[in-house]
Amino acid sequence: MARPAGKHNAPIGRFSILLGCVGLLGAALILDLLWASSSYSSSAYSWAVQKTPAAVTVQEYLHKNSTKGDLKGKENGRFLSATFADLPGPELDWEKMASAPVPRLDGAAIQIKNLLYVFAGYGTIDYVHSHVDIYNFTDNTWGGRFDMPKEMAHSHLGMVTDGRYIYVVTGQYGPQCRGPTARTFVLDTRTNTWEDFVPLPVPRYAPATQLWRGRLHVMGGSKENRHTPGLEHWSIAVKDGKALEKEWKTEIPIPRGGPHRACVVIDDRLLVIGGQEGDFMAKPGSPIFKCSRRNEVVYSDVYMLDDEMKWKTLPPMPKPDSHIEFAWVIVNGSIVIVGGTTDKHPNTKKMILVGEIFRFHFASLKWSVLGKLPYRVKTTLVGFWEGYLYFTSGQRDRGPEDPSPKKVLGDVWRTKLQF
Ligand SMILES: *[C@@H]1O[C@H](CO)[C@@H](O)[C@H](O)[C@H]1NC(C)=O
Ligand SMILES: *[C@@H]1O[C@H](CO)[C@@H](O)[C@H](O)[C@H]1NC(C)=O
Ligand SMILES: CC(=O)N[C@H]1CO[C@H](CO)[C@@H](O)[C@@H]1O
Repeated sequence: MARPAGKHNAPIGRFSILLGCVGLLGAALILDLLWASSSYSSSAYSWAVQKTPAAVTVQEYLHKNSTKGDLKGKENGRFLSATFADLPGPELDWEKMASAPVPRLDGAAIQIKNLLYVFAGYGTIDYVHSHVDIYNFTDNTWGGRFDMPKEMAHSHLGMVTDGRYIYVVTGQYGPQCRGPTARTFVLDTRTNTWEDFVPLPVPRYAPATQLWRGRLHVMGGSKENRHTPGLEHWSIAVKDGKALEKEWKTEIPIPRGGPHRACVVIDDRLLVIGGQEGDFMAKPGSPIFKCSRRNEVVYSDVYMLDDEMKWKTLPPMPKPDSHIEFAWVIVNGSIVIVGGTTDKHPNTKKMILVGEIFRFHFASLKWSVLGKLPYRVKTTLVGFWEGYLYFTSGQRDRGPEDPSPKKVLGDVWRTKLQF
């Protein structure tokens, strides 16, 4: 295809970033991540350890923490603490497996039994993939490549499976910071064939997407300009890859909009975890829709929907975490979340990647750090098979001392999980 040879491993961090520094003398500051000097070492900062709450049941927690619809009041203020710093956690033994055929950033992944279907994503900032690769956990090999529909988005997708059909909702169409499409598709993984599905009412970037109680739910994400958080929430009844209704139904808006959240159903509740408000936008007038950095705020929030169909807040993540939409699995009643991005560095303003694996034990509503990754990584794609946690793809850090993003990867790693 159109990918220039030898570009596979080109860093995608070569975004010229435009910081709208409203609070900083009101001046616009152009930074290039490649040339910005790395002037600190992570050891210069003390650990920011947030105490995880004592074990309580969901009911106890909600009883003592009635939200009364006032979610904004629960923010507790944001300190200029070192929330961007690495958190202490156990070192894990990592095993490097066969690399993916291509490197991917902002791709998507869905696990069905022993297979991890890996979709789309940027290869470089100027090239996006339009195919699916499959990793087989049984023999730890890649194979089974097939094409996506031409009209399907290439990144920032909403995606979920019922165990056979994969629903693929909206997303960004094309490289750099191009516009989104509302087009939506269903993949039958038994035949690897695609069908059209009811388009979302309006396009979104990286909306939270899940199947819950027979309905496909899509909420949040960024609006058409890629930056403005969308609060809207829609659902549509589905069965066996087909819509049972003609149009999407409007549901209760999400308390906080924006892209890159994990959206998980556990114990018959719908959870939306982490994410951010704001994102890179196309530079005005740029013919290639060149990405330029804008203000982003990353969150540690956890919201939950249950029978009442009202959003409730649960204990927040140990630190703000975004770019985790396909970076989670459920293991033994816990949600396990791998890597991501956190608050930008307060001085250098650089994006900071996350190098921890977090665990949210749902029965006790307790967060913990399960362990350290071999490197910090964002938008990584995660699976779990026979006791092993796997992750592949995403963008890694510049090294142990520099948590800002650099190389886009196709590497696969696994570690044995025990808890
Ligand atoms: C996965 O690998 C196993 C073991 O080699 C093999 O039996 C199985 O057919 C593979 N599955 C697919 C879909 O390729
Ligand atoms: C999950 O629980 C089962 C049964 O209690 C246990 O055998 C298994 O090791 C646990 N898995 C992990 C990853 O801890
Ligand atoms: C029972 C319970 O977990 N209560 C929590 C309510 O929220 C406060 C502040 O977030 C926590 O400190 C409590 O632990």
